Amino acid sequence: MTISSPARIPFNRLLLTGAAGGLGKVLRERLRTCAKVIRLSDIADITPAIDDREEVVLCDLADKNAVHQLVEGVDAIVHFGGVSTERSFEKILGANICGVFHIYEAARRHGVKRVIFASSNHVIGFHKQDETLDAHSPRRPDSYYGLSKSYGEDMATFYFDRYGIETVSIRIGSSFPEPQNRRMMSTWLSFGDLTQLLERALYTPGVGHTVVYGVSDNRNVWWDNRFATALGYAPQDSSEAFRKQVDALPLPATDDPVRVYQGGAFCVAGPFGD
Ligand code: NAI
Ligand code: 15L
Repeated sequence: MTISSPARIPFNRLLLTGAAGGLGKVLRERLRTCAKVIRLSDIADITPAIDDREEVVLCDLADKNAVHQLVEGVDAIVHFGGVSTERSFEKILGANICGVFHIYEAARRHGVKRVIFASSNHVIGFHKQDETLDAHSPRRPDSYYGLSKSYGEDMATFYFDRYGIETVSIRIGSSFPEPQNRRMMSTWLSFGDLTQLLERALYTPGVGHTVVYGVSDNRNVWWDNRFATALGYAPQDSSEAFRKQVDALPLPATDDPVRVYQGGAFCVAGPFGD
């Protein structure tokens, strides 16, 4: 794949969904230079706009009309909103499955040409930890949550093939201030590297629908991330900086799913509602 290097011209108005969430709060600050105005949205309360370069819009992603209004006037979407862990299918359905459809359909109607989709490692979570995958490896969702992200990736492919809307789907590993367990030594993505990858995803032309992994330069990574490299992504951080504190944690049994599967505990979450 040949992708030209990005010109960094700020968008006029960028929409960030999930702005009240863990990553949304981080990106609210870090994406400020990417657009003249950032429209911040969530179903949960968001800290009020700090200046006239921010707009705050409360919106339920499950509400089609509300999402259509939300997207009006934006020229790119960073879609981080939705249920972010394993829940019952019914809870995932509105926010993640209907939600991603509403985002793309609104993008089509309002002429938005670029979406960044917060996908997840749980799209491939039932692969074992001794496998090395790339973005074209067969998907093995480990949860209803992983299934919803897999559906989101398919939605992105369809809207590119049918309507030319470009997407970078980032299969984020574990993006937290620090890796919280042994598994995250492989899956950790620092906030700095997330920001860099997002900027590459926003500005690189000609991406079609590109799937990449959101992971830092960790020692024992399970993913060949050459499609992210092709976007110009060069991670600066590594989970090795936290090796000592993580090695001090109790070691799970060898057959514990957190040591067997790439998706860890998501592989054994549920069932719900029996
Ligand atoms: P989070 O749970 O802190 O944030 C998600 C936000 O979406 C919340 O503020 C929540 O209120 C909002 N939301 C939920 N349902 C909604 C609805 N129906 N309408 C509108 N907003 C709704 O999650 P986090 O960690 O900030 O993750 C952000 C995104 O990145 C999520 O899509 C998550 O699936 C994805 N991701 C995150 C990873 C991580 O390590 N933090 C790993 C892989 C993917
Ligand atoms: C995810 O997709 C979740 O949103 C996040 O909370 C973590 O659980 C992460 O995956 C992970 O796999 O560590």
